[in-house]
Amino acid sequence: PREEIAEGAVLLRGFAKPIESELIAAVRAIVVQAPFRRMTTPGGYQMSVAMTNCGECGWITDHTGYRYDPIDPRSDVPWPAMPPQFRDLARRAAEQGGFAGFAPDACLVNRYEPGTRLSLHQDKDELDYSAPIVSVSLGLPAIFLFGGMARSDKTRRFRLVHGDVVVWGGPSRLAYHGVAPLADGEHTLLGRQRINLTFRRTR
Ligand code: MD5
Ligand code: FE
Repeated sequence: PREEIAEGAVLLRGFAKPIESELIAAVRAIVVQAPFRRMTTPGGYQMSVAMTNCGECGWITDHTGYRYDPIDPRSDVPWPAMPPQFRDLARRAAEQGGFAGFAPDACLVNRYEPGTRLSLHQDKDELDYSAPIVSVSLGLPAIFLFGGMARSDKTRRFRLVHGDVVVWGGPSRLAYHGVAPLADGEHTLLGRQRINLTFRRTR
């Protein structure tokens, strides 16, 4: 089922479900090399969401700002390679969303535990906004907040569950968005957490 939830934003319910086990195994392998960590924003706040990356570069934040870097600052070695199943899933989803040929070079992996949240923001650290961002939800359900081009615009709420994939392209690429505090629960495969994969073309 393919649902256009906003101009340029396509929700593919259950799109990742057929390869859920491979995706979870790949996340576990990534986290061995590059563990989840809570990063600090330039404003000095520690994020509640824990993050890691795979691919040619990874998104990081510290007291100096936000950026994409080919090196994991925690280990001083490159991020783990993007698993072929990740790359392939992102490409197939983007194609369903109308973006054929999507070739992500970065995958940010977010881990939400009960009570953690992601406040409203725009994703603007990539060079080319004509490429979409593809997001894959795994584990506990989340309430996703989708706003407009101004932080003060009214937000709509979408419940994203395990296996859902969203292609954020066109005008929605630069919309404000966030995730409400995660409700507690227990997921069969992932336990008390939500993992979100976000595929990006950074350059
Ligand atoms: C998440 N992650 O559920 C979301 C999924 C992030 C982040 O927001 O920056 O790591 S990506 C959702 C997204 C990307 C680009 C545009 C829009 C949403 N949007 O217009 O709503 O962990
Ligand atoms: Fe974002």
